[in-house]
Amino acid sequence: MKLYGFWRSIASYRVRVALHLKGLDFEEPQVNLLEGHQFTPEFLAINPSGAVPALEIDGHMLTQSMAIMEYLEERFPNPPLLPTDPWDRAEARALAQDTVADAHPLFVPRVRKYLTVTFGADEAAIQAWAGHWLAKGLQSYEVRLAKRPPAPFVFGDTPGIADIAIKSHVVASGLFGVDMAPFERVRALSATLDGVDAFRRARPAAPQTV
Ligand SMILES: N[C@@H](CCC(=O)N[C@@H](CS)C(=O)NCC(=O)O)C(=O)O
Repeated sequence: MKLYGFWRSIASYRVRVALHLKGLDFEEPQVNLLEGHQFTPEFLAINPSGAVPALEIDGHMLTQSMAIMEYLEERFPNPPLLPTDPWDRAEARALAQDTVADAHPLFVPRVRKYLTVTFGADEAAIQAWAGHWLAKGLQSYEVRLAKRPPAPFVFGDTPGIADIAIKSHVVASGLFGVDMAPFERVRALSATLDGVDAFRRARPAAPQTV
């Protein structure tokens, strides 16, 4: 299995955590987003959207972190990343989509670049823009987590797709300097996830060579 990713990509991070949680081995060729390698003809042949992650498995190329995690769940069901109850499964997906579909697309590199090039946004404006949407997402997670029964993870004793997505939102908040102080429940969940090996191993960290 080959995961085309980048060390500071939070979408790649989500898939790395899912692969580690399921105990699957993979290589991770780096697509250097800072140097525009996502726009090379070679990479556009892999993913015409010019974005990571892309997972090569059994001759197929899968894209979109949510679709990849759902595929892994169907193909390698144990340990599960979704709860069993249909309402809980829908809620887990909804929590994940709050960041995957709503918040994250607002500050991916191509959006930040467009804001800079077309509207003249400087670094401070970009930071404020991304920070605004990240904080909105954190506020919503805080309220939604308060409604969950007490448990170490979002749905009980094992981490899953909702935990992965919320943690990716926290990681992005760190990259954009968002003040986490007001978000007590999210911070507690994040600290619990830091204790899980799969999350630690997947953590974005600049490789020595980058
Ligand atoms: N919704 C996609 C997001 C993919 C995406 O935009 N990835 C970013 C890195 S986190 C990327 O490769 N961006 C390249 C660019 O915007 O130029 C997913 O969850 O996989």
